[in-house]
Amino acid sequence: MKGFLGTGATFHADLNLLAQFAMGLALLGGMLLARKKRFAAHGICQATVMLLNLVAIALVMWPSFRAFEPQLPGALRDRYFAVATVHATLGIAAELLGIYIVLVAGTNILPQRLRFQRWKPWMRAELALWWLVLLIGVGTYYVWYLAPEAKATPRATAMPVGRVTVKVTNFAFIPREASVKTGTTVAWVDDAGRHSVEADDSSFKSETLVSGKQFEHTFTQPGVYAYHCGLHGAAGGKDMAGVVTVVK
Ligand code: HEM
Ligand SMILES: [Cu+2]
Repeated sequence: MKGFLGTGATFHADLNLLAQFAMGLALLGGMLLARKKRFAAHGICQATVMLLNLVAIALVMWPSFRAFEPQLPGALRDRYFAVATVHATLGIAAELLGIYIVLVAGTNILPQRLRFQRWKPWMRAELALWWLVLLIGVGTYYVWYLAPEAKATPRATAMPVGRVTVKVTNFAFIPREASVKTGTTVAWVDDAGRHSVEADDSSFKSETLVSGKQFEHTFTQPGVYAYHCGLHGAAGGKDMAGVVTVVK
């Protein structure tokens, strides 16, 4: 599903971006409450943000992270994965530290020796870490959806015989439409991100590709072959999808 910010990001990514900004601002508001010594309201505000963010992590960020996590550490050479990995690692730290602070400040669950006494430095550190993670999250959004290489526009081209290459990138096949003669081998070459190439009619299907890997299929019968990325598209030309038209 396409997002609503007009950047080419997914709907979930756009929603997450706005929600994360709202939560970051709510934490700053919560800090002001503490300054005004309204500690009960402060505690409720910060704890609520922590919990809501767990939902955003579970629904959007953790699945996106798990999709490329098996490729680590090799994938770190790619800026696309590197920024998201730094973000995710610090994000996990921020979330755990936040949960710890909520447990100490808001409950009696932890034994005395595991509790901190001086609240200010812990809470300041958490707020600073949180905003660092938020900014690196914005950086992730930029690299994934806004950077020039994420934005190459799909266009149709006619290509003749032999062998043609389709670039697989975030989040498009370039060209989206290719016309080839019967007997042509099409090579889909991944140059950014994790993707797959799957025929809508299941006549061909790649493994999950990572940057630098490719998948080939030779078309021996004329026809119109619609395909899509199993991670970012769907049959019927939705989102990350393409068509190979094979003529006699
Ligand atoms: C303090 C906690 C966190 C904050 C403030 C935060 C903030 C953000 C923001 C603003 C974005 C950009 C919007 C987007 O692309 O969805 C983002 C994306 C992302 N974050 Fe986080 N995040 C946090 C924790 C985490 C954690 C714990 C993980 C992973 C375990 C994580 C992994 C990701 C990934 C993989 C993306 C790209 C998601 C996508 O676009 O599909 N984040 N984050
Ligand atoms: Cu894809």
